[in-house]
Amino acid sequence: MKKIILFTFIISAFLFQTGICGSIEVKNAIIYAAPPNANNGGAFMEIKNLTDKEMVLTGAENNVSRVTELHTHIEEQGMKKMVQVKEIKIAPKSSAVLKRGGDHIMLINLKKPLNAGDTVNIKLIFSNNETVNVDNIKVVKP
Ligand SMILES: [Cu+2]
Repeated sequence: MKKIILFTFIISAFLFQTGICGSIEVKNAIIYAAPPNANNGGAFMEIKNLTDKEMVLTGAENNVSRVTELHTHIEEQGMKKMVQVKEIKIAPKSSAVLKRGGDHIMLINLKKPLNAGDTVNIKLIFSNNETVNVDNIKVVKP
């Protein structure tokens, strides 16, 4: 019995680190380095819904900025601009792709500049109270 518990623990520790929680798998997470005077940064990733029910991303937290918001881009009078959204829906057995010019996670009011080579931890929060930790996301040059 002890062996099984230990085994389960190791497996969950492993899954935890790679951003899988049974329902959700996160791939290709990336953050672009911001100029030294930038106050905000954007995080991009593919969030795969492994279940046969819709999953709804309702929020996120991170360790480098004071505020974390879900954003998308809209076009207004021919200009693309970012707006906050309450949620990002992920259809059953499919992915939400957070990318530049589209949906993204906004890191607002950075505690320190984001430099290439830094790493960031983001926690994704879903409407069913499930959370997924996406740790050690690499900051790269844009
Ligand atoms: Cu944004």
